[in-house]
Amino acid sequence: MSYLPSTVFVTGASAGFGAAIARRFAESGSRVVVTARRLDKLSALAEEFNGLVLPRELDVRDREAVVDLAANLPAEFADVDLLVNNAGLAKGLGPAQEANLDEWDQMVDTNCKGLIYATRALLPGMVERGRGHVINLGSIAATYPYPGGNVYGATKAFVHQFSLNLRSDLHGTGVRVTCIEPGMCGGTEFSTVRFDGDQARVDSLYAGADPLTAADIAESVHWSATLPPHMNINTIELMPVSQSSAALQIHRR
Ligand code: NDP
Ligand code: 8X3
Repeated sequence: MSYLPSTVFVTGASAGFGAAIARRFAESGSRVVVTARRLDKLSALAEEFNGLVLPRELDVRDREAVVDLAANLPAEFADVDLLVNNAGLAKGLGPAQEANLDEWDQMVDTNCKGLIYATRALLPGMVERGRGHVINLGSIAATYPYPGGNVYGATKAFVHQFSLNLRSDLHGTGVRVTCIEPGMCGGTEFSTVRFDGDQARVDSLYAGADPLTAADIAESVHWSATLPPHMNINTIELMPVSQSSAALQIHRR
C-alpha cells in the first residue's frame, strides 16, 4: 500500500532542500507545486516533469500573495495534502550587538511569518478533507546555541514550538505535523546567502566536513510523509557524523 501524498506544496523550491524535496516527490509520482521568488529556476525544474510540477512565483513574506496563490491553484493541484514549509535563510554570523536590523527582519519575516502564512492558508483544506501533513524545516540551531546564531536560531526555535503547538490544535483531525531539524548541510545556497556571496568563506566552512546533502534532507521528508497515516513523526534531528556538540565556553579575566 502506498501512502504517497497526491499533491505537495513546497516553499523555497528554487534551490537546495526545496528543489531536492520537490524532485523526490515528483519522481515518486506526486503532483508538486513549487514556489519561490525566482520563477526561472522553478520553471526549469518543472520542465523536467512534464506537467506534474507546477511553478509559481511566491515571496512567502507577502501575506496577500500567499493567500491568493493557495486559493487559486488549478483544480488538479488544489487539494494539497502535504505542505513543506522550507523557505528560509540565515543572514550573517556576527554578534547581536553589531547586527543589521534589516537582516533580522528578513529572517523573522521569512522563517517565522512566511511559514505561518503558508500554514494558515493551506490547513483548512486539509482539515476539511480529514487528511494532510505539514512538514516544517527547523534546524539544530533551535536547540544548540552558537556565537552569531542569535536571531536565526531563535526563528528556528519558533518553528520547533509552532510545529508542536500545531499538533495540539490539529488533535483529532487526521492532519500530521513534523519538524525536520538538520545540522550542517552543504551543496545548497544557504551559506552563500548567509555570507553574502563570500565563496572562500563558504568553501572553508564545508572543507573536509562531509556535511549532509539536500538529498539526505529530501529523504527524511519523504520518509516522514509516506508512513502509514496513524504514525506522526514529531521531530527529526539529524547531523553529519562529523558534527557534534562542544562544551560551554568560559571567558577568563
Ligand atoms: P537555500 O538557500 O539553498 O534555499 C533556500 C530557498 O528558500 C530558496 O529556494 C529561496 O528561493 C527560498 N527563499 C528565501 N527567501 C524566500 C522568500 N522570502 N520567499 C520564498 N522563498 C524564499 O537553503 P537550504 O536549502 O540549505 O535551506 C532550506 C531550509 O532549510 C531553510 O529554512 C534553512 O534555514 C533550513 N536549514 C538549512 C540547513 C543547511 O545547513 N543548509 C540546516 C538546517 C536547516 P528564492 O531565492 O528563489 O526565493
Ligand atoms: C543551519 C545549520 O548550524 O548553520 O540551520 O545553524 S547551522
